[in-house]
Amino acid sequence: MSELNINGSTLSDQEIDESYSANNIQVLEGLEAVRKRPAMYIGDISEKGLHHLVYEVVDNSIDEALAGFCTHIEVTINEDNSITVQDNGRGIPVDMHEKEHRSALEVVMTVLHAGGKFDKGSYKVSGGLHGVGVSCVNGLSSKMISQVFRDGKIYQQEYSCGKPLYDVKEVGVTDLRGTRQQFWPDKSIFTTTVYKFDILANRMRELAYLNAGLRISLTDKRQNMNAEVGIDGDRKETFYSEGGLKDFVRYIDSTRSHLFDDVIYLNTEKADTPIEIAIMYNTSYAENIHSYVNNINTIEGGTHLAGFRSALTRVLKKYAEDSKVIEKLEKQKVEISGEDFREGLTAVISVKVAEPQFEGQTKTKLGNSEVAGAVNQAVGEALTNYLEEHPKEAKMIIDKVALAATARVAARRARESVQRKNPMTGGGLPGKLADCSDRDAANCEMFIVEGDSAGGSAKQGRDRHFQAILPIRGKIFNVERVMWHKAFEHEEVNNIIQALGVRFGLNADDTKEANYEKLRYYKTIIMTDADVDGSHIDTLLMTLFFRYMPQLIRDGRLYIATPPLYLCTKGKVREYCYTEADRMRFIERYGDGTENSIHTQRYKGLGEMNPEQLWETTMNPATRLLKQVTIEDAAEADYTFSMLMGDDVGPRREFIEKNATYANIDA
Ligand code: 0RA
Repeated sequence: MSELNINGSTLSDQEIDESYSANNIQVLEGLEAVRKRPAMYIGDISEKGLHHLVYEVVDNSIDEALAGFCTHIEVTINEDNSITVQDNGRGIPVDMHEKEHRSALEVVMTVLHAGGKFDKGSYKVSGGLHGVGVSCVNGLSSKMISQVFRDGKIYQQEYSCGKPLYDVKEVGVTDLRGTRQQFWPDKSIFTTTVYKFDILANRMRELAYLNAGLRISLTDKRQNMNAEVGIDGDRKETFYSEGGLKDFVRYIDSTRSHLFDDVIYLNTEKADTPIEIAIMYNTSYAENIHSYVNNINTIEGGTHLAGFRSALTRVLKKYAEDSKVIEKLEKQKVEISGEDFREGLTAVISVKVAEPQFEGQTKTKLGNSEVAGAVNQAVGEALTNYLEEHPKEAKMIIDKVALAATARVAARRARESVQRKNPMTGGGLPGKLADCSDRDAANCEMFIVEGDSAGGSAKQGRDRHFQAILPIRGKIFNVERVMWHKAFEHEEVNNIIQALGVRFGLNADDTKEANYEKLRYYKTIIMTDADVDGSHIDTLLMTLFFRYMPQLIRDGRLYIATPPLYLCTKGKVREYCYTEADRMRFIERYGDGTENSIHTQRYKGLGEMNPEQLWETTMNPATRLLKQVTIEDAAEADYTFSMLMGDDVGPRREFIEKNATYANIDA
């Protein structure tokens, strides 16, 4: 560092030395910077960043658990939307920090990246996505209270916007051991400070699976929120897994039909890298691999995933060769490719890396090259052993692989023969698409519209410069239940893919991820009726995107339009209402508390609106409400989609009943 900018004036190194002690500079560099540019440290200042604060604090307790000193973490959402995280670890040290001349607790709470530094020998690998530490949470909280339970005493320090209000002091005696952190996210920084139980629950469940034997409980003390989901009093869930990833993979695959009941599992250490992997085969056609490094979901994959894939292909190929399956396939001119080995495979990979190098757009791709070899070797050994010891299961896997290869080759031949007969079908746009005139994808959006009649209204109502309309006929089919290549034979799916300009085919790295280079619209907007059928079509389309074009969702390019449910009129006042609550507000404001004399027009479908109304309410960027589709938690999304689209009715009914209040589904 050569210069430091404080409140707009630039100071040289020398001036800084003169006007500030080393401590001050560190604090300024740290928490002031965090408050000025919060997004740089926690990703964003919306709901996502808000929840990241909790993960950051919990991660410190997880480190203590990984070090072997903590078995229980309690997370509480308090009435006032503050959060309490309490663990039964050793407690953050409170003794004087030699260099800093203040309590170690204060250093941890006020200096960026200070956590664990004074404990060099400790095995610290966990860390929030941004790995910024608890001081960052402190800086972004209007108030924070740290308590340490150690040696029979309770030590405490309080902070305001990251600044200590007093030196660490003793405030009582206790039988407990551990650390308790309570923080109030700063309302002047975050766009929302209301926590969502489900978001925290999903992450805590994931963490419990990733750290076998650790108990994590989540309690919501907000009575009014709990009442909304039919819970009287506190809402509480406890997450605990004895089997770790073995349980996790069973949970993800619980609504799919298994090829066989076994979980192929390994838990080992290679080249100082702890590696835990669980694999299950199901009868579906999707490949679902969820990978983690230091408890962080590496959605962009990386070297650990590459090592896994390569070992899987190598070992299964060898087994197929030895059992003469390859020979048989070659006689039919069928060559097995890497993807065939992964059809119907669900796996969770978790590695712990001491100094992880994260790369990629979202910094969720592991770059450490040594990890590839370690995982490759571990999987190679474990899988070879498994196949040797389980000939029946091995045969089932190989038969499925052979079927996948045969089907894939047959489909390719069929496609090629169609293209030979009619070379025009190659790159053209679907006839149903009403394209826009702008050619710059960044400006353009495509509406996928339910039904030809609504499609007609949308075509008339749109701004044809940047809005394209693709009507689809009713329900597309459920891609969750068909072989990968089969989806492309479906006319509506094909229309969507061609209109988007997305290309499929095996990539150089042997994955099936789509190629988006020629993507024609930066926004895809699903527009369906506000009824159960519409919701079903939304789900089918989201499944298509989630399974075939997940990157498009991750890039924030998939949206759902929200057409209004009602047009309420009172005299000259007209208002579109998008929810039941909107309508109630209108009645309260204009109807003297009753519905009499107010006129309510209920929109059953998009088709009931004329083109101008459709533009005004649902399509005009200045007035419309779009819901962006995100993948918060890929493993949970995987579970939810397979559950919603699968054969099992029970869990689906339960999910719909639980979520009906949020989704405003009318039957
Ligand atoms: C380093 C050393 C010691 C405890 C911790 C870190 C620690 C940090 C956190 C953060 C949340 N909960 C925590 N629990 C423990 C203790 C070293 C010792 O006792 O000798």
